[in-house]
Amino acid sequence: MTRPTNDTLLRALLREPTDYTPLWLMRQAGRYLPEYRASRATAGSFMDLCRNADFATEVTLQPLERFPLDAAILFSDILTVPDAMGLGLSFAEGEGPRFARPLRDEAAIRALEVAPMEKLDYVFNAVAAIRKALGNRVPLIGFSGSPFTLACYMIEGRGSDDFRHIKGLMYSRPDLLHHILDVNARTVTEYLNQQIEHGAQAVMVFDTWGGILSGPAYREFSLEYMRRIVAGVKREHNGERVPVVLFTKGGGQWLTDMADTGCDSLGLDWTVDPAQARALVGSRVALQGNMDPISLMGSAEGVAAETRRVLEAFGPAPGHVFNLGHGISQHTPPENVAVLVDVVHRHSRALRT
Ligand code: 1CP
Repeated sequence: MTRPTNDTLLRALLREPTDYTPLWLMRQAGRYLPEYRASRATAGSFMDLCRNADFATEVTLQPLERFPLDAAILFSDILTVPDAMGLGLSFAEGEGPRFARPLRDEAAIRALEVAPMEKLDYVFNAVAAIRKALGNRVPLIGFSGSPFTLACYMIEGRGSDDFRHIKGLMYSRPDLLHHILDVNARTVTEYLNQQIEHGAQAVMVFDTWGGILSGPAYREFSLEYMRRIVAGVKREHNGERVPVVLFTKGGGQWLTDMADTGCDSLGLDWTVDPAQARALVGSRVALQGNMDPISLMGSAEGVAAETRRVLEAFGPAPGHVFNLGHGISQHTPPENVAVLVDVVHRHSRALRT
């Protein structure tokens, strides 16, 4: 299998030298783009975009048609996995996701099984269709939620401010939470391996909610299950190395533990000091991040200045993928994204000479 013509992202994730710092943006296909909103209206709903390979391909490519980004990311959602386990996902207009059958009692938890991969065929078909449409331009990133972050939605049934149901279970029946996390980790491992089989060239695990835990609880209930995924994911496909990225939002204090999983790269949220992160993990892993997504709301000059500051904070050493510290806001002016992309490419080249 050939590497993409622009393999800068893959090289940076493996800490190989690059001519410039590659970038992509979390949620780069999404509501801040008018063309995305138009596609969603045509498709009917967000899940209709995800379930139809043609629509998923169309919206995955939209940000790449506007900006010279260095990677595409599969258009899908982390909640496809609990949906395939039978929990009944819906997205009400203007509200977040909801599960019809959240896990709230021992019988339901004991009945939970690894999701049948056939129920996720629509995701794998989208991966294959996107790879085909991309040609050999840039690599395609596949992804999943972390076992713990998925469990948050599976137990709460929706987003939450205090996570009282999952934490209640963790403090009263840790054995039941471990059962859910074990099923999730086995499912996610298979799910990512299928994405790789169908053409994903790097994979990222989003642990959006691991940062709500204490240190010991993070290690026991989130990190341990991500470690199993890193150990179980195919790290090579068709002779090419497939880098694995772990991202725990709010996980800045656990970066060394995260690097110990054997992953290739760590995502950093914007609260992390890049130089301190590099000092902690040494040259073991690449780092991805970490501009505050809300900084994109300011003036073009402000965006350019903040982009340069973040690039300089990481320095020119190999192993940096520029990204935001979390998903791009739907209120972001697309013109500011153009400024960001241009400054990352030009200033990172200048820093290397
Ligand atoms: O059009 C719409 O109204 C839907 C908005 C939307 C989009 C564009 C949702 C609903 N999901 C997505 C796509 C998505 N989600 C991607 C696509 C690829 C990309 O361009 O980056 C990815 C990687 C995700 C991952 C995801 N979904 C995470 C992990 C990363 C993160 O942002 O923290 C999480 C927590 C979700 C759950 C989810 N899906 C959608 C919403 C609104 C939420 C958050 C729910 C909540 O907790 O309130």
